[in-house]
Amino acid sequence: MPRTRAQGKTALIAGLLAASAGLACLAAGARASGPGIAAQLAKVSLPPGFKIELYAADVPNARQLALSPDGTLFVGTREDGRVFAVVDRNHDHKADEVITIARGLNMPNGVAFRDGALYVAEVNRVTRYDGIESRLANPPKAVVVNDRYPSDRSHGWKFIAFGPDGHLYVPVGAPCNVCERLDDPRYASITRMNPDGSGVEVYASGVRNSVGFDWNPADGQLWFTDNGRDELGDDVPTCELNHATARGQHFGFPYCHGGTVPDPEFGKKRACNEFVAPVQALGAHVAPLGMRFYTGTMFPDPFRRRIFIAEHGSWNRSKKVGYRVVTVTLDGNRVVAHDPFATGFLQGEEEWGRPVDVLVMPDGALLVSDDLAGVIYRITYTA
Ligand SMILES: [Ca+2]
Ligand SMILES: [Ca+2]
Repeated sequence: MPRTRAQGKTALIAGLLAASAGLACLAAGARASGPGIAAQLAKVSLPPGFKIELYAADVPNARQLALSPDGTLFVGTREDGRVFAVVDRNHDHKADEVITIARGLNMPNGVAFRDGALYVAEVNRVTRYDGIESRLANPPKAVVVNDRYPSDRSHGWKFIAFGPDGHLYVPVGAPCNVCERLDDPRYASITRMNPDGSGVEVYASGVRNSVGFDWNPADGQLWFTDNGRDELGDDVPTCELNHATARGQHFGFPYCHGGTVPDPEFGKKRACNEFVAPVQALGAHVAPLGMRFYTGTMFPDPFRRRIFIAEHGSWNRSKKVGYRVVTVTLDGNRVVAHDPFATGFLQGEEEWGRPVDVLVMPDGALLVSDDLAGVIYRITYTA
């Protein structure tokens, strides 16, 4: 639907009104969206100079984001089972169309794009849609890349991404809250494979459930979030930001949590000092998911050395935490600060939004997916 074009604040108001109208139409059928998203956005706090707007309304259960070189935004989902293509046809930084690429999939959280093909990760398989962008309205049949991953739905949904080495990285969460699964080294790991699905190998072990990772553009090394185990209390153990400097490292699970907390059951088997500790404690139960190095130039200098992390928020803590976007500032590969960036999705004990993934757009804006509100936000900076 074309929207009225205007300038400055008028454009913002028009955009929010148009988005609000779209959501009002959706509200009858979708629990998560509902009217008044414009009013909700006014509750989001950002550092001075930053602004949040709707990029796309009506993207139910929006999870991982992947952008093609031609600007098509692909969006995975978890419970919804669909994969979407979000298109900004007139390049005004607001989506014009949300197209369903696939439906009825098994928690298709993960999306990645390479050589004209969309890769989709379900629980036990990765598939590929070749030449997808010329066929958004009539997608080709999916080609199976690899369908031999474990089928456990517990922590079975996946974030996927191509590394600078050309491999597709595919995590396998622990199929439990805490367990030792020596029968299959892929459990609680991040694997990688060739783009054709061959050569699967474990890259990092002892990773309970990573749903977000990226590579430092400065040196190509992998950084990833990991979700801490539950049922040890409100404040233990912390969720983690980790830095893998090489293949074959072990990050502690299930023996040691957060670098310092031996597991009550498995901690007797191996000591914390055998493992790579997290580089930043993110807090217990915050549920860090998508993370990206900021590679744009729109944001001012201090933000150009930061990692942006989406916190989905706690589900089993007596007082809720998370539900925000945070940053971790680096000096080289050393963490020097950890700060809130976008907050207000949680009001008291009531959340209206849950950030899942972040994505740096070519213009330097930051997109944020929200699987509760079923929308995608765009955060910009103006000096
Ligand atoms: Ca547009
Ligand atoms: Ca760890």
